[in-house]
Amino acid sequence: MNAHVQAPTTVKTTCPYCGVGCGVLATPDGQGGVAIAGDTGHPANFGRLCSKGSALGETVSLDGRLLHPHVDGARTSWEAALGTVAGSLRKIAEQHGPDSIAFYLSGQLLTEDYYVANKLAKGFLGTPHVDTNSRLCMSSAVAAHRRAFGSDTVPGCYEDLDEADVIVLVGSNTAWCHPILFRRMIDARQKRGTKLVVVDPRRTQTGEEADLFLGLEPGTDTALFSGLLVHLAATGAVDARYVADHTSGFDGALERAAAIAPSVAATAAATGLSEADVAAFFALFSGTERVVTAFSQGANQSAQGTDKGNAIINCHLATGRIGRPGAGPFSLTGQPNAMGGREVGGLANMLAAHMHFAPEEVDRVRRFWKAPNIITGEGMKAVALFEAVARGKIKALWVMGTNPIVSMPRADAIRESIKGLDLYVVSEAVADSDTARATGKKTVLLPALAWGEKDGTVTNSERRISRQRAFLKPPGEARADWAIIADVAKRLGHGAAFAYPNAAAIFREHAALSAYENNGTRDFDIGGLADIPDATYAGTLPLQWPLPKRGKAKARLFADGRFYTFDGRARFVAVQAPALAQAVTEAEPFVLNTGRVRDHWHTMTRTGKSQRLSAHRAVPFVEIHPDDAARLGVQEGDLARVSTPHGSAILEAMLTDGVRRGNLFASFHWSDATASDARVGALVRGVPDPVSGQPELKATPAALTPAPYRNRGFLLTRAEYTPPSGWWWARATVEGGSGLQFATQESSRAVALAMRGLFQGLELAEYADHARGHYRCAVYDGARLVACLALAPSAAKPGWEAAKAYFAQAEPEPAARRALLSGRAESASAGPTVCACHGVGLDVITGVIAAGAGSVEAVGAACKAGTNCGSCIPEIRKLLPQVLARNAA
Ligand SMILES: Nc1nc2c(c(=O)[nH]1)N[C@H]1C(S)=C(S)[C@@H](COP(=O)(O)OP(=O)(O)OC[C@H]3O[C@@H](n4cnc5c(=O)[nH]c(N)nc54)[C@H](O)[C@@H]3O)O[C@H]1N2
Ligand SMILES: Nc1nc2c(c(=O)[nH]1)N[C@H]1C(S)=C(S)[C@@H](COP(=O)(O)OP(=O)(O)OC[C@H]3O[C@@H](n4cnc5c(=O)[nH]c(N)nc54)[C@H](O)[C@@H]3O)O[C@H]1N2
Ligand code: SF4
Ligand SMILES: [Mo]
Repeated sequence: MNAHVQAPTTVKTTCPYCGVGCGVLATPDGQGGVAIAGDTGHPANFGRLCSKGSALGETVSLDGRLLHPHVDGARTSWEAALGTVAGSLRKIAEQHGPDSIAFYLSGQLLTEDYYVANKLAKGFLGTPHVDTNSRLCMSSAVAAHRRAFGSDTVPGCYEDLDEADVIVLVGSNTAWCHPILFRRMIDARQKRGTKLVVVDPRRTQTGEEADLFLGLEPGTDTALFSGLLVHLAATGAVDARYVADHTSGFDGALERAAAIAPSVAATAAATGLSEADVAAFFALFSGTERVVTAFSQGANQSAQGTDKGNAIINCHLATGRIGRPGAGPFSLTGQPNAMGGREVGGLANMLAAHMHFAPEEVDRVRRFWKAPNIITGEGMKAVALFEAVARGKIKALWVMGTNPIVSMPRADAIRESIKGLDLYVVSEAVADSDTARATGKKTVLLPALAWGEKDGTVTNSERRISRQRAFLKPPGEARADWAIIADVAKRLGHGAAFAYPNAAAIFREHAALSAYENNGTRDFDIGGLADIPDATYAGTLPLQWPLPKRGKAKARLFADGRFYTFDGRARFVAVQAPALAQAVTEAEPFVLNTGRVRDHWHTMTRTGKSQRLSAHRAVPFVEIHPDDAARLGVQEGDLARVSTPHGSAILEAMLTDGVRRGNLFASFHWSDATASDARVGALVRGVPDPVSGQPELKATPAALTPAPYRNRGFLLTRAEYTPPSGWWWARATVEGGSGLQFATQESSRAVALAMRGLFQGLELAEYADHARGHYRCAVYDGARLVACLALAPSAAKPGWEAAKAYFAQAEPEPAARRALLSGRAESASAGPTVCACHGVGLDVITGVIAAGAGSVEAVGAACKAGTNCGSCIPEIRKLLPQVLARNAA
């Protein structure tokens, strides 16, 4: 080997996406790129990665990164930027009081970043207004845990999924959103016959795989689980001894449940399910000891999210199925560090280290931090916090690691409110997020290190603390979030309390606080790590908490029947009947549900860079039932305007009987940076849950009308291009460049003229039939293909799969050049991507099925589809009978 070339070293780190928290092996190539593999030694994934994790290597390039500080749009030095932040914060605190300053943080920050931000705000600046995107994510689960257990504790662990006989998934599209856990569930089914029950108004890919799918009416979960509690009591399935010894409030909860859903028939009526399905679910639950009920956003993001969580937990407490192998309620966390944020106290209703605002807790944290300005009560939660920004009560806002102008409900109003801020600070990894585009009276953009560059810890859904490790050089002037905050603290005169030499020192302080005067009174205790040397911090984790100084780590809590309430008993909660928060009207006859797609992460600032991940769903869409679509004259692929009193978006209609009649589903991934008119967050009403403050994101009354455009088309370019205003468009990364799907009222002649103008001086190969409104062109710079466009009347919208394949080659062969213009090339394509890991298209899969591959395994053997992460297996399974039936016909 050349002596100057270093052997590649592999770094163990953790996936920055979902809360499964998979271990990743990253091998940098020394040129800024990295090879990614699953870590076989990590107990969350044992070497597996889903499509998003596998494609991490495609997202680490420096394109589009924010690399330098900016003040009011102009690049500046760190010195000047931090001087502006500290100076303005000081002035605002003096003039309006420290509680006119707010922080909006993120479950994607590392624990160390989060800890330092929380400490600065709550102990030193003295503002309680620190909330996080976790308010939108799992604050209802937190509130439900605290009501039931007296602490925010996830009782179980991933092994419970391997060891359960029934897994109930409530409001969770696990196959797409927690794919590696879903793989574990499917393995359990194969190994021990585990039955899957899926509770979701939408028949998702997860629902397709269920043994029992319960497609209930939106928002009726508390009725379903109330009916179950009544059934458990009526059939002798309650563990009377456990209830007597370890809980309180059973009678009250049962009485309320009986008022909501006294029988199978009443439960069916209240949920819109059939009596047979309700009875089957009740029998399965009551007759099985090892039941895990896993829940996520269909439960949490609800005007009744906390009650939904408690209705579930009630059924587990009643049967004593908690803290035991294969049994328990299980909140699946979304973000990689949703749990870490809860541990440091990043939510507005927490102080620090799972402590709240009892006077002795406030005093304890004050003494530990030596804090001059400790806060004494809760701050405003996200929805209220942004309302206070709009009212002018909040004068300074610092946003870190989240994109609220896309992800908050009523996002247009949020964007408007920013304008009034005296100081608006955004710590970001990318230069052009919608949140970074917004401006206050003074706007500061601070470049943060991103995944692969930063160093610290995250905690996954099963309380396991893993390391994210740096394996790339810090780019430009980007810095770690914690270091930026510590620097501002120093400028505000708090240098001594923020003099951290490295992330390990912060972690030790955090661990020490968790153990401080704890003595078993608080669930979160990682005192065993309070003295962890730098080298051990660098090498040892993952570890599961609790991990006290004395005593052992526990995979499961509450096995001893003792809880963190003052009397040690768990609480049953009397929940409310489903409130029709989504009550539709004549003007807004649909219920708009929102959520995720398989291959994109949130606002796409990272997954949007990957052509593999951009192929599965390349256009913002709205799912609608075929009967509703027919009534409105909307066909598959048509554009439709979805609107609510808060905003509107134009989305491509996807007809599916997977959504109920009267329901719509759209995903909130697209932003103003990636589409002209598809920021779905703007439409969402976001009524907060009265207990947790988590906004309802799954049920907004909405209207849908066709949005006809004269022509539809696509444009592939090497560099990103933004069409003129008036055009509808959505952007997706394609191999070798950037792709746009667009719609316009312009004629094909006008579009042809525009192309000639745009690519002046280059060679245009054109095909035009303006009489029929068809136009295609390919633009060459010598032999190099630099752009390619196809346009047709909307009803004949051209597909882009084949053109994308040609565009992937820089210099296509003559045959390919002809095919590009012919418009017939489509037949040569692989069709829309189904398997993102191996890039296998629909047509290839239907081809191998037609040629005899009769099972998911056979399809995998024939074309590799579904053999890596398995997220597309439900889609393949669904294709099998369709193609086989077509074959037989
Ligand atoms: N691919 C991908 N994976 C992700 C993410 C991502 O952006 N992309 N984000 C991560 C994050 S932060 C999170 S929070 C998780 C979210 O993971 P999930 O909660 O699985 O995802 P969602 O799609 O938001 O919503 C889940 C389901 O709730 C259903 N639902 C709507 N209303 C109701 C109702 O009233 N009752 C019930 N029972 N169900 C209802 C929706 O139809 C939807 O299918 O995913 C994580 N994983
Ligand atoms: N309608 C609707 N809205 C929703 C949801 C829904 O289901 N429906 N789900 C909600 C949920 S559960 C969630 S979790 C939120 C997610 O919503 P957001 O948190 O707003 O989405 P992200 O795209 O993950 O935003 C993270 C931002 O941080 C930046 N970033 C990346 N790494 C770093 C870093 O190291 N430091 C800093 N400072 N910045 C970094 C990224 O570029 C990106 O802009 O959306 C919520 N909004
Ligand atoms: S399941 Fe996928 S997105 Fe989630 S942590 Fe694992 S690899 Fe990352
Ligand atoms: Mo989330």
